[in-house]
Amino acid sequence: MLGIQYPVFQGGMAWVADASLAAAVSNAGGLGLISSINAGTEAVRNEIRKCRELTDKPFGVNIMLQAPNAEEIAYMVVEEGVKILTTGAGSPAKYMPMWKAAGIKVIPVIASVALALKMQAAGADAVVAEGAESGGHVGELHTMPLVPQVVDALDIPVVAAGGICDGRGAAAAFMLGAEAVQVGTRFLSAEECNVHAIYKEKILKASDISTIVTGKSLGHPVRSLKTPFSKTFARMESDPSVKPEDIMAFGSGALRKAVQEGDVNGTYMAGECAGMVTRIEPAKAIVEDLILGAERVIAEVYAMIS
Ligand code: TUI
Repeated sequence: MLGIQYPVFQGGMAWVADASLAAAVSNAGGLGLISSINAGTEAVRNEIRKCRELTDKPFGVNIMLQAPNAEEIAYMVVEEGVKILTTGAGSPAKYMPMWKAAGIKVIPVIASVALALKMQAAGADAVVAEGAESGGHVGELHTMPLVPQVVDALDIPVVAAGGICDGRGAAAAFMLGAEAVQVGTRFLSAEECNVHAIYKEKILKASDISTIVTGKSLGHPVRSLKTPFSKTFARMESDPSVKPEDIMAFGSGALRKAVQEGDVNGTYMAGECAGMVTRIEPAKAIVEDLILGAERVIAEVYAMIS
């Protein structure tokens, strides 16, 4: 459907997923995605053009629908002739007729069966079912029960996301009925990923219990690394004397500060599998590890159970 060699999507991580990372993943045979969360609509347009110079393979754009410029981005990607879109943090139904008319493959990220069905009815070509193990904005269900329930409910292909970091996770996702996997956190350690060195270091140092979900009281739960900053955020949320708007102001702009400046007052979004990311390597090595690793464990498990 997408013209890619391997069923591996790179997550469209806000402020992180630029032309450099997306082109590296696409050149490796996966699907690179550029994030719409960057320094404005024109900056995203530039990343799309840059990506075209860096690869002749298919790549896409992830549109974060809660962003103030989401509508502008929705039109800009059509102007730029983008052929693959993923969307997150909302329903893209109102843009669907325009995108379908432009021949775009639309793959909404969803976190429940109800929304998956809505997206299928609206004309989605596939969905990414993202469990709450993932980094960033999370839903309530986790990958293991979410993916098979979405697979059973839909007729279109399902991509699994949330907690998938290596060949074992990819193989497990395929067993649940997914036709591809989307991986975010592991690609933070890619050589071609332009996050601040401090961000990469924090990911490499993370353990199994290094992430926390904050923002539930504000209606948008976000998983990030535990830091003094995120722990202060969590304390503010549990203190009834702190107003929601003050908490919101405290966290505003914090992801950009982490990605670009390695700031102590940054939000280091990461999934639960951060503890499994142990080295910096080219995106190509990550894509190959996911696929060859899955092949290996599937053969081993088959030999074990047969
Ligand atoms: O969108 C994500 N993950 C994200 S977005 C993001 S940017 C951000 N920056 C600062 C603070 C907060 C976020 C970082 N990570 N994942 C895809 C995803 N989408 N997960 C869950 C959903 C979702 C939620 C509600 C999809 C649709 C939805 O629709 C509700 C409705 O009916 O409109």
